[in-house]
Amino acid sequence: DRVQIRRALISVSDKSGLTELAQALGEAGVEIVSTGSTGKTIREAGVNVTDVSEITGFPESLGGRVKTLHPAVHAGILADLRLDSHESQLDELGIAPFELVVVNLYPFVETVRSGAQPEDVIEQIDIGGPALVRASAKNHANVTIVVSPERYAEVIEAVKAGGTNFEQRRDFAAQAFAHTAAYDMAVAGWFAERSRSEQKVSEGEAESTSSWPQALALEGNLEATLRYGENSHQRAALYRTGNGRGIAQATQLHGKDMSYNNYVDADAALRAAYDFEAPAVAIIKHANPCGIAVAPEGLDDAAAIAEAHRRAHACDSLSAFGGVIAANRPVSREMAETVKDIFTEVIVAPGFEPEAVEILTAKKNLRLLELPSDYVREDTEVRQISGGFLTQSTDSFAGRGNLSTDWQLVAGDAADEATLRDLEFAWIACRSVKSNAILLAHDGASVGVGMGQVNRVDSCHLAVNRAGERAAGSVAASDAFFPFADGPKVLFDAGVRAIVQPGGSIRDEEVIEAAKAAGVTMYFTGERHFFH
Ligand code: 93A
Repeated sequence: DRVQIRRALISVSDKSGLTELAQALGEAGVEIVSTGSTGKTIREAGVNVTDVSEITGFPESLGGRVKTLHPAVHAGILADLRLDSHESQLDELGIAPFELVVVNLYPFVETVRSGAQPEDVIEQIDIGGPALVRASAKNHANVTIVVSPERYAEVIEAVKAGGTNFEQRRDFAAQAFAHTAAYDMAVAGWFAERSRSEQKVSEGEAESTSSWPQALALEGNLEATLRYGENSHQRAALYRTGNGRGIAQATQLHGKDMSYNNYVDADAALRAAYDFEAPAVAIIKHANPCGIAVAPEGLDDAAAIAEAHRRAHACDSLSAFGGVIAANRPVSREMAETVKDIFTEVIVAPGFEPEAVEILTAKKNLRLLELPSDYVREDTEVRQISGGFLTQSTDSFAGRGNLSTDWQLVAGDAADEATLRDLEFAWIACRSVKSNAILLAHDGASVGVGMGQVNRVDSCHLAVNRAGERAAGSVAASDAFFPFADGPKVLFDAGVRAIVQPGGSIRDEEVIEAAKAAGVTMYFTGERHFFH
């Protein structure tokens, strides 16, 4: 089932890796047929190329709208050479078959994102490209279809080895159909959004300044098949999106392969650590923090990240066993010295000092993950539900400055500077805790976390119990309002000095009175941070 590559059609908008691919194909004696600017790039690289118009006998026309849409091209792609009838018809028609088609489409999503005018966006809807991709993928018994420059190396290798096998071609075809499907989803999303916003304008509503939802490109390249999913009887795989600069693009420097749960936890850890401007460390178990801390001011980054880790670990060292650690600064030698003695699954960070790598690689199984230098979270989150999916803009504190200036003091004395900083820390840290979340903090570190309970009183008990003696004198944050005064009373009794919470309950007055009676400072943020 190996198909030797003799003739290739290449038509790509993204020219990355094109020269290398063309040169390798040229050296292997493959005849290359190309469209306008693709052919030009290949020719400039010194490789022979036939223009598509030469085989169609029809010029590229209508400003490029008609290039490859021609039977001489599509018959060459769709012929099933396992059938004598197809082979003889091609002969009669004087058409040579293609064994390899390399296409990537007009950059529709990028054009939308650039804020282009509708007419220009429409011009970037690729018609001939998807036709090539789908025809080739349908005929994967005979044709190899490549839609991603990331896979050129694999193609070059196959060509050198005498051709592609059936499994490879089917795998390429699966990616190809996913590619065109995602492309059409983005186009459909853009059209739907245009109709919606025009309708609003005609109904007299102001057109929203930022368009929502955006054209979603939920397209991923299959990066790896994982050993299993959340449990060993579940199958799992990792996909990478093209414009992502996240955990999926991190480089693994050391350790066992990343598991499904490792990725989920590492992402949760990053979410927590990167909410802070100051050097910060988060330790995660089952997607929940068992410790978050920032470094005190005045330390250099290397000492600071080590100190942040020490404090985060001290929050709940029992739970931190087997945890996933994220740091928002490079892991220093000092931090590595402490981590090396703690059983840890993964450390993810923007970098690792060489000495840190040396120390940590002594642990055979510990996974070290280095983030892309331009690491960012997506500004939109997607979650699957049966029959569809939900999207929302991402909740983040990054770059929001002094949060407490917008808070309202509702009980007790105004907090002093140090307490206010602790409250801000608790408020930010609390956001990475699954609801209902109560987080106690002291000196820029969590000291007790109550997470994932279905009532707020239990979360308060959990946070207080975890903190033990450290509850006395700590500050607390709650991700949502207290519906009754019972939760806060648990915190007052444990000696919590100050509380920050959104407010907005119909029983706010009861809660405020209870705080006043206990002599506890309370701030309302007016903003809720559920996290499920
Ligand atoms: O305008 S099209 O929809 N009509 C076509 O017949 C056609 N054939 C290939 N777009 C078409 N393509 C696309 O052109 C490919 O998908 C690729 O993105 C692009 C490559 O053109 P060039 O080689 O001129 O850069």
